[in-house]
Amino acid sequence: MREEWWKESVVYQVYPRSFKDSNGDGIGDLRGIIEKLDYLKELGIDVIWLSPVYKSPNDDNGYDISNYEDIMDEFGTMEDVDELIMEGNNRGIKILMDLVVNHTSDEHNWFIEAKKSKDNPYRDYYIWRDPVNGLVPNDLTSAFGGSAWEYDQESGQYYLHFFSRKQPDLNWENEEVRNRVYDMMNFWINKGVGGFRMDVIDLIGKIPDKKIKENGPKLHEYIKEMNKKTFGNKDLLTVGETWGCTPEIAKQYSNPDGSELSMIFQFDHILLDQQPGKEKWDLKPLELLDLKKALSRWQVELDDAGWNSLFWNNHDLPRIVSRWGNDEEYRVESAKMLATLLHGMKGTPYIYQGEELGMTNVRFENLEDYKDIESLNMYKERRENGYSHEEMMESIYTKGRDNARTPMQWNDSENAGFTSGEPWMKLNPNYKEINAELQLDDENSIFNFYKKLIKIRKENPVVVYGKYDLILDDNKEIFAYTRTLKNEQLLIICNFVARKTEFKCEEIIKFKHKELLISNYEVNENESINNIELRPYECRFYKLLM
Ligand code: TEU
Ligand code: CA
Repeated sequence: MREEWWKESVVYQVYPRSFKDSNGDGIGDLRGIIEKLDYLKELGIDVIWLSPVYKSPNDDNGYDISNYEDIMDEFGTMEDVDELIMEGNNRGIKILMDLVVNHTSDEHNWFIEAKKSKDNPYRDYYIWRDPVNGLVPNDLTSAFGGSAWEYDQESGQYYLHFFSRKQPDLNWENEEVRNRVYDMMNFWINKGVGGFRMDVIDLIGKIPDKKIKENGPKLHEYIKEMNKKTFGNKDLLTVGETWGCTPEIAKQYSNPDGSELSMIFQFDHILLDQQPGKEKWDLKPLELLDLKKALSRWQVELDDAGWNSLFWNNHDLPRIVSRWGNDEEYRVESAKMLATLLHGMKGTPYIYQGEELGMTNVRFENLEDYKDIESLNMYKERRENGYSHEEMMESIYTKGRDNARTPMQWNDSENAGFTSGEPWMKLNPNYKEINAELQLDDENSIFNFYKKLIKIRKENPVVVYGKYDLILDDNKEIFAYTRTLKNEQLLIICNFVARKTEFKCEEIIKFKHKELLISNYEVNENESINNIELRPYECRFYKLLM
């Protein structure tokens, strides 16, 4: 297995709007991130994935970009970005830029030009089609509801948008588009960034006329070309967001020969608590066996043929402690257990802001307190289809993206120290009990648990490179596995339920020496590891010498 710095790293995702406001306008900004670099250094992370900070009218909070080489006024200036990169580098922290090139904003100059007329030189930067029988070209839909086609009065044609109508899809078939994107990437590479997170990259090979969205026939050709023309010989971290990935495809993306990307985000585990074939809002409880199967499949398949990203959370997902842990009585225990399960696996772990504090989902009473276009569109659409208010709010409480977007909880002062002004989005009212300041000094806090997990990773190559094996496959309450490298083995045991349960390993685990690296309860070190009575949400992370 090839050693790479990005396999040994831990990435931390910052959602700038909600991280730290430095000037009291209620909106997080770049200077706020710079202020908090020492906090991130303390945690021990190596890379910051920065959600978009480019110029944007904010129809989708920055994922609708109107200028890739300029910065959103609310976030600061290009000088601030340069300083962030420099101050990050001074602390050994690289900055990963979010690359959103499946689409632009409709306020991007390319689209403003393209819209002017059918023969505008930029027309072919986007995807235009004539009406069919006076209607939309076909029944492709947008991820945010409704048709993926938007009619343009002036030219009498429709343009394609897989997300909001203010996010027209770029036409990757057009070589000029591709080259403009590569130039832009090189602009950022020359600034010294650590790499790119590539938004919905699996959509760029789309063939709308055949209704092919993800994994189009030329997708990997484009990625190989991008690799050659931009980051290929630069040793950067590149991670593709790919909702429609299979392990086979992932082996192509993350081929160890380096011809495409470092790794991808796949979402198999994220889809387990929704009704099959339906939308994320159609809720269903998680079955632990499904989670074991989903995660293990990727661990085994990519073993030395690719590389996994490990994540529970991002800016699109509900908070993991509320989702699959217990955000009441066992919040601290279950947050630590979930962290252990993930950080013990093979792949590069990602921590989403606030996850290291065990931040929870939020339940605002009024719909007006929700800001996300996805939730608001869903509410409108489902109301028309007869859903009850209560049912829709329950979906938003459980799955809404705003769960991840409430401001970061720094301390127990007003607005949690996020802003001295009026926050752009309401805070989770639990910030008096859950905040960074309280946790930094508490040796048993979730923050210090994450810090220790990161340290364990740095000190033990088996955490990075060891082979994964699931044990107790059929146990419905315990997720346990081993990782093996030469004569070293890790044993990770996680209880997923709020009651005691017995860990009994059929084959006696043999070893010459055992060391408990981390756990979320007091443990008697003389206890046998072949038979443990696990407490609610208990986890153990052992190192064994064989
Ligand atoms: O997300 C891709 C995507 O498919 C999401 O819209 C997903 O369907 C949804 O979040 C599930 O709740 C990326 C970004 O991460 C997201 O924030 C953007 O809105 C989207 O692309 C468009 O750029
Ligand atoms: Ca601000």
